[in-house]
Amino acid sequence: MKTQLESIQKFSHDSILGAKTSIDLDLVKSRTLGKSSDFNGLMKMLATIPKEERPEMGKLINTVKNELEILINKKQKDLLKSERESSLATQKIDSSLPGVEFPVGTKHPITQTIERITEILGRIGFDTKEGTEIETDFYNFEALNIKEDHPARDMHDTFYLNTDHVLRTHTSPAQIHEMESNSPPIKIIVPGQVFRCDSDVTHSPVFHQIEGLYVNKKVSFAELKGTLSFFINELFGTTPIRFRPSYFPFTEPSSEIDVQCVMCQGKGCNVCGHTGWLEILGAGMVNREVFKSVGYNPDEVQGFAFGVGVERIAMLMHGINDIRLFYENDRRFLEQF
Ligand code: FA5
Repeated sequence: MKTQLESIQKFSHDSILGAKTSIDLDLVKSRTLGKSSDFNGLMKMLATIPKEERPEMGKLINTVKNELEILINKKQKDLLKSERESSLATQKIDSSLPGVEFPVGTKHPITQTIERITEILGRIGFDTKEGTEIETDFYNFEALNIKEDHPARDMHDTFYLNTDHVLRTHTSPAQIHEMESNSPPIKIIVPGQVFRCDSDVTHSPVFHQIEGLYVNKKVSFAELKGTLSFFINELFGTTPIRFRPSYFPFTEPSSEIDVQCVMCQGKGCNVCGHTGWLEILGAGMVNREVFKSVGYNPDEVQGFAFGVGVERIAMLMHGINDIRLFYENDRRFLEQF
């Protein structure tokens, strides 16, 4: 057995010193000390020699094994060092080559538009608040003076979750929440998603609105007009706008504001329904009934409210002729913003 050990030792020693690369050495290591190595075979043979010779023989095998391990580690270090040196000597780094570019996302055009609108209105004192997407019938309709049998409910094409809960059809319920938990003066805007069963080039089932509400002791329609004119001028510059009389159950009097269609410069096209105008928001003086439903005395407070359609604004700002482009997640479209 001793002779066998000596020959394994010599063979392993020569193979270790003869390894030319660190990869070669890895192979030698597994052949020398691995599971199916001759060393392991020797260990198994120990059981076959006389009992009194086993301790000495076992010790000898271990000593040789340890020596070889030390030799392998040293050789490995030397090989790695020389490999690194030779690769540094032969490889050159061209620091003028362009780096690897990682695609960087941008903000969605709707997010950008919301930020632009909240920034403009923030400048004239409107605080930004959050609303909830699921509302009860009370907040979405009743408290806003849209009673159960009111025909205005048909205008909203509501998604009902159950008999009492709806996906909010507009951001106006946020007015009620705000007035219920605060007293005037109130000057807020509330951006958010709203939902209606509605779809064509200018209507989407999920879209965004920004609600605005200003309540104080004395508020006039002139202030509403001044605020919205300032806001629209900041967004569109000199593009013609018009205030058109309208009706909302929660405002009295009410108005809708149109911006001249940028697609056809007012001549009429399929985006503006051949009218030359695109409606971007609804507005009006807060109805006395709404003040009553939140416990305010309508003889003591006045206010105005407005609801902006964010997609419509984004369409006008960027000359986009189909609202559905915003939701298709086509990178060729989104990368332009
Ligand atoms: C309302 O939703 C009212 N709550 C707005 C309001 C608030 C009036 C406060 C008075 C006081 P309307 O349904 O008209 O009103 O919607 C407001 C704006 O949302 C519209 O002017 C339009 O720009 C946009 N809009 C309406 N329906 C859609 C739709 N399906 N897809 C995209 N934008 C829409």
